[in-house]
Amino acid sequence: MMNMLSRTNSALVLLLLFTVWDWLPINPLPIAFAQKPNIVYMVADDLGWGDVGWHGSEIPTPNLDKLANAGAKLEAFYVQPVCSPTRAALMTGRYPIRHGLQVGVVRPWAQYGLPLQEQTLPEGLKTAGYATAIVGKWHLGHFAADYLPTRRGFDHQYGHYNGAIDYNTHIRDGGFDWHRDDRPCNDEGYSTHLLAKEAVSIVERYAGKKPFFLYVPFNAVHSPHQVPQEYLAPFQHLEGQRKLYAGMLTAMDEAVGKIVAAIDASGQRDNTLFLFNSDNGGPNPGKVTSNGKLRAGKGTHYEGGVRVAAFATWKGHIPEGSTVSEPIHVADWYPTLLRLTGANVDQRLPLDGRDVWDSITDGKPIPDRELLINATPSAGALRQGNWKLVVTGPATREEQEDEEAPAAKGKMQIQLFDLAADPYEEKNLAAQNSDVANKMLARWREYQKEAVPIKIRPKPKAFVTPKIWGDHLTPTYSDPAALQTAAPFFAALDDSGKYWKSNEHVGKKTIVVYFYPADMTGGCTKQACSYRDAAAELSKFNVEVIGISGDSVENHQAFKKLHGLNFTLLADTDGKIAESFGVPVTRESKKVVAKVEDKELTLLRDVTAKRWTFVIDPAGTIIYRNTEVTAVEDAKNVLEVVATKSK
Ligand SMILES: [Ca+2]
Repeated sequence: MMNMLSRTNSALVLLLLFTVWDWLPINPLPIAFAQKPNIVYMVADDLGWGDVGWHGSEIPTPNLDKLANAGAKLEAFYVQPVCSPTRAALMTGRYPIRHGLQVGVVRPWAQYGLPLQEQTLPEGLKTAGYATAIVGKWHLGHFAADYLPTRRGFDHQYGHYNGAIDYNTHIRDGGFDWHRDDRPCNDEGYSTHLLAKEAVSIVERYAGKKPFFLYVPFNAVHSPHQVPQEYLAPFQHLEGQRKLYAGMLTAMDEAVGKIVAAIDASGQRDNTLFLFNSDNGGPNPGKVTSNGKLRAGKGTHYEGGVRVAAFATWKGHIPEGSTVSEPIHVADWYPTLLRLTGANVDQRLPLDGRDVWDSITDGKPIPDRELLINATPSAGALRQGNWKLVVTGPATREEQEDEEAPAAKGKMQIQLFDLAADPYEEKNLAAQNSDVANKMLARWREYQKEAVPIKIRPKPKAFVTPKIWGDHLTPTYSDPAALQTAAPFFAALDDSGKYWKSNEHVGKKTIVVYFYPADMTGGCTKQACSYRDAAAELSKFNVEVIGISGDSVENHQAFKKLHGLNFTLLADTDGKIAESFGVPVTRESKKVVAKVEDKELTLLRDVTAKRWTFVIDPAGTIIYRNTEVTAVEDAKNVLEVVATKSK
C-alpha cells in the first residue's frame, strides 16, 4: 500500500490535500437549539422572478406570500441557469463545475449522474439524526441503481427522475417515470396533487418524533403546461401558455399551503425551517413567465436566468418581514444546514458554499463574497461584491447537442455590470473599467480551468427508451464456476462474497480496474482519446491498471494498438465481469440483445456504459469503487482517493 505512489506523486497528493484543507469549513458551530429543526425545502421548477406575490405578480400566490412574509426574503439568491446543475449544487455545496454538470440537464438517456464520490445534503443531515425524504423531481441521474435517491441519502423517495414529465400520465419520452422508494408506482393523478399528498404524509409520519428533512422539488411550473380545468377560471384574461402556467402556479401554491397546514396541525411550526426557491429563472419571459425587470431568462447567465425568488422562514429564529440583499448561492445551503443541525461537516471534497446563517438571521455581510455563477467551456458569470462579469461565447462543439454539427460561430463577449446601480444589466462597463473586467475574467478563467470536463452527450443512436425509467435489475452473480471459466483472471470472491478479486495480482500491487465504454475501433476519436489519456494518467502511478470493455476482443486489440499503453486489457464479451462487480445489467439491455443480430456487442456496450472503476489493494480488498473515469481529471480524482484511503 505504502509504495503505491512514488515520492513525487506523494508530494502532489500532499499538495492536493493542503489545497483541500484550505477550502474546508472549520470550527463547526455547536448546535444552539434545544431541538433540531425540521427542514421543509420546496423548489419550484422554472418559476419566473416576477411570478410571486412579493414581486408584484398578477398571478396570486397567497400561500407562498404568507410564508415569505413570515421570514426573510432572499432577494439576491443565485442558482444555475437550468435544472440539474442547481440541484447538484444544492445537494453537494459544490459548484457544478466540480461534477461535470455545468452544461445542460441530465437527459433521460444520460449515462451519468451526480458523481458517486459526492456526499449529499441528506447524507450529511443523517449524521445529525435526520429522517430524509425527496418528494418530487430528482434530475441527478437514473441510469444505474446507485444514482437513485434512496442510494443518495434519502430514506424515502416519491416522484420522478426526469424533467418535463407529463403531469397526468407521468411519462417522459415514452418511458414511465413515477416511483416510490425507487420502484415503479402506479398512483394516478395530477402530479402536483400527488406530491402534496405525499409530503403531508411524510410530515404526519415524522412530526414530533424525529427531525426530518423534507425536500419537495415540484415539477411545477415546468412545461408541458398542463393543469386541471378548474384552475383556469380566474385566468380568463390571460392567453395561451401563460394562462395554463397561471393555473399550474395556483395548484403549486395550493400544495405549498397544504404542506404548511400539515406542519401547523402537527404542532411543529415553531420548530420548522421552511426554504423555497425556483431552480432557475423563468423561460420565455414576457410570454409565459415574468422575470420582472431582470434581464433575460432561463438558460442564460443574466439575472433573469440565475437570480430567483427565494425565502427562508423559521418562526422565532429568522426575523419576520425581513429582506436579505447579500448575494447567496444555492450551494450555501449545504454547509449552512449541516452546521445549523449539528451534522458532521467534515468531508473529503472541498466546498464552494459558505455558512450564511448569520446573514439570514442578522443581516450580517458575507466577507469577500464571490459567487461563481457558472463556467462552461464557452460562457458563464462571476459576481464579486456588486460587480458581475458575464462571459458569452459561441458554444463549443462539446456543448452542442449534436457533436457532429459544425462549431457555432460568433465572438466571445465580455460584459461587466454594477448591480448596485444597474440591477437590470443594461450598461456594460467593461470598457471603462477594464482593470476590474480583466481581473474578474482572469479569476473566472481559473474556475474554468478547475472544471471537470462536461458530461453531457448527445443521445446515443442505439439508445432504446426503457418502459420504466430507472428500473434496473441489479443481479448478484449466481454461478461462480461459470464466471471463472469466462474470466479466470478473477479467481475468488472477497470476504463480502459480492466482489471478485484477482488471483494473479493479489499481494503485488494496488489494482485500478476501470470499465471503458468507448468504441476504439474508429481510431482516435475525441472520446477514445479521452479514455486513452485517462488510462495513461493512471498508468503513470505505481498501480496496476486493468481496462475492461464490454466490447469485443477486436475492440481491445484496437485500443492497444491505438494507444500503445502498457496495461492489462480484458474483454468482457459476455458481461460476466461487469456483473461480478455489481455493474447493473439492465432489463433493457437484454431486450436489445434479443432483437439485434450482433447481440454480444450491443449487450455489452450497454452494460459497460456505466463506467465504473474499482481500486483493489494488494490484499485483494476493494478499497474504492464507483468513480467515473472518462478523462485525465477523473483519473487524478481516483488517485487522490487511493492516496487518502491508504493512509
Ligand atoms: Ca428548471
